[in-house]
Amino acid sequence: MTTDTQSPELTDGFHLVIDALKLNGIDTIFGLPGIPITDLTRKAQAAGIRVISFRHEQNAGNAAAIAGFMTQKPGICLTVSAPGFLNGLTALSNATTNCFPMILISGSSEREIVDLQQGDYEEMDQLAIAKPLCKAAFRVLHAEDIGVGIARAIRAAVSGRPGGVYLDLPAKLFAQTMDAAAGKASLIQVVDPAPRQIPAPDAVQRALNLLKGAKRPLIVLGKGAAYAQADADIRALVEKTGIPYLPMSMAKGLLPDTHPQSAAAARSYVLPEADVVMLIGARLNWLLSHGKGKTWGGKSHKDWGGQKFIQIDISPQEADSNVRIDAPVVGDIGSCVAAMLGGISTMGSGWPKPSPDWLGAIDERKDRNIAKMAETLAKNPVPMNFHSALNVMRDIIKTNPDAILVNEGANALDFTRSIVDMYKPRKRLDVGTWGVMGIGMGFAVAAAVVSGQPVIAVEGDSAFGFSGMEVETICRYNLPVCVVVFNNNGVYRGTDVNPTGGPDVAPTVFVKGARYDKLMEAFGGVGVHVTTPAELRKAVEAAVRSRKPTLINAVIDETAGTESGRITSLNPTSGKKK
Ligand code: OXT
Ligand code: ADP
Ligand code: MG
Repeated sequence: MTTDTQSPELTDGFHLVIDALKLNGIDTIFGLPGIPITDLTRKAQAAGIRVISFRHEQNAGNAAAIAGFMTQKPGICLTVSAPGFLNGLTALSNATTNCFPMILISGSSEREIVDLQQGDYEEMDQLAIAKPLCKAAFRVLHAEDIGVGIARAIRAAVSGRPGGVYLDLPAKLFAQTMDAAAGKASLIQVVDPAPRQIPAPDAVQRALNLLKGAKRPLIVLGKGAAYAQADADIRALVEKTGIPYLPMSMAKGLLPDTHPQSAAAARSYVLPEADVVMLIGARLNWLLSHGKGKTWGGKSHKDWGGQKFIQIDISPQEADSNVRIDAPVVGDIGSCVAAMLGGISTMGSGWPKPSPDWLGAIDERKDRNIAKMAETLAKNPVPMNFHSALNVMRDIIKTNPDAILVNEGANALDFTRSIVDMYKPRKRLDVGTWGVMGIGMGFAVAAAVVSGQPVIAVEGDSAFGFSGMEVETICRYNLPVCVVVFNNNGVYRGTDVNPTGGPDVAPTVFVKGARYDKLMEAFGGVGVHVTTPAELRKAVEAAVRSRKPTLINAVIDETAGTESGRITSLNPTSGKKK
């Protein structure tokens, strides 16, 4: 930037931030403009970065987080100070919880005024607030430190266990100038941002010995395994050992769900019956009943079921977090799985396939569950219910395996997970570790932007409401997103009544017969109202074919859902008379 012919060439904070991001291969920013970052969004766009502007920062943050999951590069979310920053924090925190790499870059007010609490515009000590909610937090005060700040943020987000990083950029920083050549020299192109972590050979051998001696082995694949992009080796490990596997929700499709070794349809049989369980990128948290209790064959909810565990994970602290891990293998999943495969191939006697008894018992359970499911799916009740609607979605994903399925809700989530088979890795994006509502439209936008593939978002009507305004964003960028709102008039069901007989409806009930399709039409997209599986099929097929922004309001029997879907038991009053 030259101010006049005499002056040396200068650069400023705006350009240094942009140049540092570009130098590190970051080509997209998800954000929402305003003081003090409006010009940053403009200049970033002018410099060739794609800037996707949202209607609420939480959705921009969710977009950044899932872009990080899909690409292994930190997704960038850019927000204004205090309220915009706070709006982005839920997504940052959720990214950290889910091990998704993202960087929340927020403009902030003047340090001198903030620290003396003199009441600056949008005053807030953002760094202090962000710190406990993310993996790392940094602030840059001087233009010459921007390169280091961004390099540190990138490394923190993607190295080791990935997570959310906060980068605080006070308003004054952007206008600071410095010599352009010195500025350029201060930038860092991060070398090897997520270094491989090779597992110790004895840890690998310990794991192989345990696995080899198992009578009823099981592999659990988690979203860490999906993130690792070691798809071919993971498949080879599963197939070479012949061990049945259970995919966690976002690991569905890592191997096709129709794979003969998938034990997904026998989940409640394999968990308590397995004697050795190998976790690959999955934590023994609530989604796996903490590795104990009745789900695992324990007598009471705290009892150990007797399984031995192998855990492959990049975080050495993860082992023993819930139950004893007999064989931890610490390293990145690509390296660990490759080492396991190497170990297997050197075993002179070959790998012993699991016993036919074990495999046969699983197949029997699977066949029974699949037949039961097929029977339910074949029904065509009026009004349409979750099953008959999802029978359609199942076919659509089967014929469009590259499409990305975003999914949130309670019943709308749980039924979709078990009914809709996935065929390719990282195609199912959902509420993750927290079961958080509101990821829908942010994930859908990012998935379309990052992959260019059609996106189908199956949304409970409540879930959709958390990010519904982003249909305007979908229309504005003309993204190939088809939102299917499973409209059952409320949270879980539309049938609750106010016991007092007063004028307010029950807390879980919405406006009956709402027309979410009109919302999409308001912004020039296609809105369709459907009440039958045939209409639903026609509308989704047209959306996928045309790639036009589409919202399908699918009317679902308002009595069909259960409280909290499949996790009714987590409600404190569950089992007691309400
Ligand atoms: O083995 P068994 O016999 O048990 O059978 C299992 C499988 O073997 C079988 N299966 C199959 N059978 C045949 N064929 C195939 N292919 C097959 N595959 C599987 O099916 C069963 C079930 O299998 P699954 O699913 O694998 O097993 P299971 O036992 O369910 O797994 C356990 C879990 C825990 C792993 C699983 O249930 C799971 O992943 N659950 C995630 C649940 C979750 O995260 N839910 C979201 C949160 S609920 C609640 O909190 C909501 N809120 C509150 C709220 C939230 N969350 N966030 C914020 C910011 N604010 C508030 C709200 C507001 S949900 C919600 C909105 C709800 O209303 P909506 O309108 O949006 O949604 P509707 O409910 O639709 O109205
Ligand atoms: P799920 O919900 O699918 O069970 P979790 O989010 O609980 O999955 O677990 C993911 C795990 O994967 C985390 O413990 C995380 O440390 C680990 N992980 C993420 N990326 C990698 C990687 N590249 N290599 C090894 N482990 C990883
Ligand atoms: Mg609902």
